[in-house]
Amino acid sequence: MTDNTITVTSPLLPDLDKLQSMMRDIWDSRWVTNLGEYHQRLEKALAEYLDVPYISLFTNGTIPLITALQALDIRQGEVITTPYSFVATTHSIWWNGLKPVFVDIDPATCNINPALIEAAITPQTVAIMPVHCYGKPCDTDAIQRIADRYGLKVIYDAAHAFGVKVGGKSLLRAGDISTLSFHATKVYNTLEGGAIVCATAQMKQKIDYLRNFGFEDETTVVGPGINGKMDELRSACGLLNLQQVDAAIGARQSVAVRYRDALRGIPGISFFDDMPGVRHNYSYFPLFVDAGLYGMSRDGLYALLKRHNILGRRYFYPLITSFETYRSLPSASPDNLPVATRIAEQVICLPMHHALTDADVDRVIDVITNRK
Ligand code: T4K
Repeated sequence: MTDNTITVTSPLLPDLDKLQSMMRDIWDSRWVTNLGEYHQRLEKALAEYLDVPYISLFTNGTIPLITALQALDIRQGEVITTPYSFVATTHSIWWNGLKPVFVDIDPATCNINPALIEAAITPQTVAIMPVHCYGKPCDTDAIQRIADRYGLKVIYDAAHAFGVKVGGKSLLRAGDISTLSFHATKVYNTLEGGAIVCATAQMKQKIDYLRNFGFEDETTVVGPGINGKMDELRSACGLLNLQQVDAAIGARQSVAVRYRDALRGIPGISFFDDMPGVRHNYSYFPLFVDAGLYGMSRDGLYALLKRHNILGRRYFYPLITSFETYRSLPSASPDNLPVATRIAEQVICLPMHHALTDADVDRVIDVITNRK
């Protein structure tokens, strides 16, 4: 990387002076992990900020997905999911000994297409695991109607959907459980981190036990738990980043507006606009390249940007279904997933983060516009 490299994202970093003061406090207390004071403060602050009933912090965004299935007692059967996500989504199903069943996506959102879900349901189906891809809300009403009709659980992988609201209501309230990632590359981060959002105190209690090896008290283990705890230092980072996340989302929105204003109308280039009634978080800016119309393939544009030290990322290419572990599953066939297969070949996520300057964004725009 050179000095003028523009990366796809850049972490929101806590104020160092304030962090040092919190660290001193943590060091003085000698309580550095295992659900300490900063952990408790962050859970409370996030429940308020996100407007959700209950939240449990985790050490990353993958363990919550694995734990969510355990918390809902989903131990065998098939889970309907999307092929168009980060591979952690499907891995969580696999790690629970469950069978992923892939359903194609809706090109209007890149999310699982609810109209195709029913055809994938069998007597073995136990749950649906959709992803709010790029933070764009799934059609949660349609998915819930199907889940209710067939008695299925719904776990939303909301790794990208921090702070997203639909009609003023938190998107994280949809389904039985939602999971979040607070990885450094996300809109809001705790360096590494994640969370589970659920609806009842009873469920939170169960999740909290599972997060801590299953311990109910010093001598009682109530289930096959895991170590998913977030430590005090990262909880402190989370508290500080929460103070600046609204400004960061505002800065991202300005970047999105600048991209859209400049790139609209270029033949073969398309992107998403805001959805009515949705408070977006602008976590990613996916651009879709129709090679025939644009005169250059997505990979051509990816390489060209790279030559200009602009590091776009092809999220989500390759599709999860093309990886060795999953490719032999019947539902992984490209014939079953024509939309996801096409979009995975067309997508490139442009640099999108709070620290981009207008000049950075214009550099990206110039390359895409001039194609050289
Ligand atoms: N579900 C979904 C839908 C997800 O997208 C993810 C994670 C998960 C579940 C699992 O959550 P976690 O267990 O990860 O919390 C990244 C992230 O590692 C991953 O969190 C994320 N999704 C995925 C979409 O992207 P990479 O391999 O693309 O990251 P990397 O290291 O190439 O970084 C990308 C760019 O970010 C770099 O070019 C520069 C910048 N960067 C990155 C890091 C780590 C920085 O500037 N500073 C940094 O510290 O996976």
